[in-house]
Amino acid sequence: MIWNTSKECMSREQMRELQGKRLQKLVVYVYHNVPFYRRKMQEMDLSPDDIRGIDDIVKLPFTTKQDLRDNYPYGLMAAPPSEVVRVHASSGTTGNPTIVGYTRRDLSIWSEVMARSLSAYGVTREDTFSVSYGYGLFTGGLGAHYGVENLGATVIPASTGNTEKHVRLIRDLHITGIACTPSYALYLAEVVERMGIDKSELDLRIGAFGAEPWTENMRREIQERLGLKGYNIYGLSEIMGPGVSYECQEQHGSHINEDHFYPEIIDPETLCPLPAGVQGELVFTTLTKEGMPLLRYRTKDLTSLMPGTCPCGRTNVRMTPIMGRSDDMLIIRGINVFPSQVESVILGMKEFEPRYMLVVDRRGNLDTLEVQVEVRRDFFTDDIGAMLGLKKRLSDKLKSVLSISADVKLMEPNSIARSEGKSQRVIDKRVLV
Ligand code: DLL
Repeated sequence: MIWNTSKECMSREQMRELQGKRLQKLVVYVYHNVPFYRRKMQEMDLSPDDIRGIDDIVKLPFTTKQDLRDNYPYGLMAAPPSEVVRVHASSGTTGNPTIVGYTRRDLSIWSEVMARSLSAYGVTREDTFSVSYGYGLFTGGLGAHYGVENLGATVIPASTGNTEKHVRLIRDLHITGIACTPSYALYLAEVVERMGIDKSELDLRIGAFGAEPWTENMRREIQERLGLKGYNIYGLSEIMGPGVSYECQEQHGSHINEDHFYPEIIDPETLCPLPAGVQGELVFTTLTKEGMPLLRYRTKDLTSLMPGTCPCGRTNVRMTPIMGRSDDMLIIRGINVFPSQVESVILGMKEFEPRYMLVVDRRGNLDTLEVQVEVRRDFFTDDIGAMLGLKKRLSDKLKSVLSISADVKLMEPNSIARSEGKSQRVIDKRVLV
């Protein structure tokens, strides 16, 4: 079903006109409310009057995660604090998370775009939907939650963890849909099998999977093992959260809610716009956001755009699945992790050499992170208690900075291989097949 035909099936001319009008309004808004953007535009000798339509977007400055970090925590907020009703956060490249703020209207648009996505998957008011993205600062839980409520289905705010209890709820409450990371869906399938439950005892029929890259093979495996149909959902906290784009029944690319999030593809090196169909870095401008609107935000996600009307009837542009990023961000159990976050923790503890290695793997469908780090000679001892204490202190610090637990492995001085030239800090053994 199409949730909002007037916005999802607009003619191209109407859409471009709407986007142009919204962009003009947005530029005036940020110029007057965000000193960062006013300064950037002044440096470029650009005034809001220079933006007359959507094609003028290329004149505007880019925004990067570094800009968000430099303006931590609230520097890029356009709305006054009294208008901000919710804050979320995601990992930054160092200890500081990226903070995003939403006005009441932003939240209502978010639940609208989520309802469009769920509708496209075939979710109706009759469905009972389990939201198994993490609730909290991460946008996955609450983002999906309010979308399900807006659509009128029943939401089960299961969150993550306690998987056996969750499986029992899925069976006993006749849960028909689930929103979670694709790797958690595979883990769930494993637990269902381990508990001796046959998939025919479950009523699951729809999955909304995202927050991390996944493949057609993973889709087939999840569908087969859980007896449902899995759909992609894409988003990022800086732009909104889940619901920036979504798959329809055709499952051929994800439709972007481009009346709210204007996409461009650029060459990450030259920053020049690339034509449709060519893979490059995805860039978004938030056309309607009030809390923290962003101009030309560089997502670092690599994809391409697919213009043209989809057989489902929607006209909003589609993006191909994301298989890579142009930076070093890792996504572990759906959580964004930057090697530099681990580095900042290690550098902050006198017991360690600045030598470490992250080993990422997938065991039993769950991502694992091992942090190997060299202990300084003065602190390395055969006193097991002391070593265990040190290990625990590092584990606790990493957990609080990364929001996921890491398996710490203390290494003897000089044991991590030195490399000539660019040092290798990450071994990612996961193969997405
Ligand atoms: O992951 C929002 C989200 C929650 C999306 C739940 C979908 C479902 P962040 O934590 O800010 O926000 O991470 C955003 O995750 O730039 C991509 O690299 C990656 N990502 C998100 N969805 C997908 C997807 C949420 N469907 C970063 N496929 C993005 C591939 C995805 N990568």
